[in-house]
Amino acid sequence: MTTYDDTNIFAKILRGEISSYTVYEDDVAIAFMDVMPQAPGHVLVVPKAPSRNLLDADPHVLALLIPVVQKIANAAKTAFEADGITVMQFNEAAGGQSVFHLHFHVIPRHEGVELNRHSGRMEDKDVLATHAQQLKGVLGN
Ligand code: DGP
Repeated sequence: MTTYDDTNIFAKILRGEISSYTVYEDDVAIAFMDVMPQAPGHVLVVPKAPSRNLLDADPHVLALLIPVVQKIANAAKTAFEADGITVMQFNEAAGGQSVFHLHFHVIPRHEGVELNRHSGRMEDKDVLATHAQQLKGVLGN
């Protein structure tokens, strides 16, 4: 299937049907902690507008979304005292995508520390809650 399906898990989070550790929200996007972090502080930036991924996204949405990705990346760098930030984005199953609503991964990186496996182990809820608080503290909410 290559059309948008609004039963995906991020659409449910956007509709408030499923809970998430949300750290940021504006008219364009929300950001919440990835439950299977590839590094501590791994956060997802998700546009409110529906699209499967980058390939079918409205360019106007992308233009508004990238500044949000930048904002969250800078906040994550500060909150987790990161040496760098990896931004990742996957398109279709063959491209590594498993949730079919556009999202950008923002991952704090530290020198010499390898990433965990993509979509690997579910993180402990207390850890996710603590990391969300750290990020929210920097974002000022
Ligand atoms: P991908 O579609 O390959 O870019 O990866 C999807 C990511 O979403 C993966 O890192 C794990 C994460 N994820 C999967 N299910 C949930 C969920 O229910 N809540 C949250 N917060 N993250 C999820």
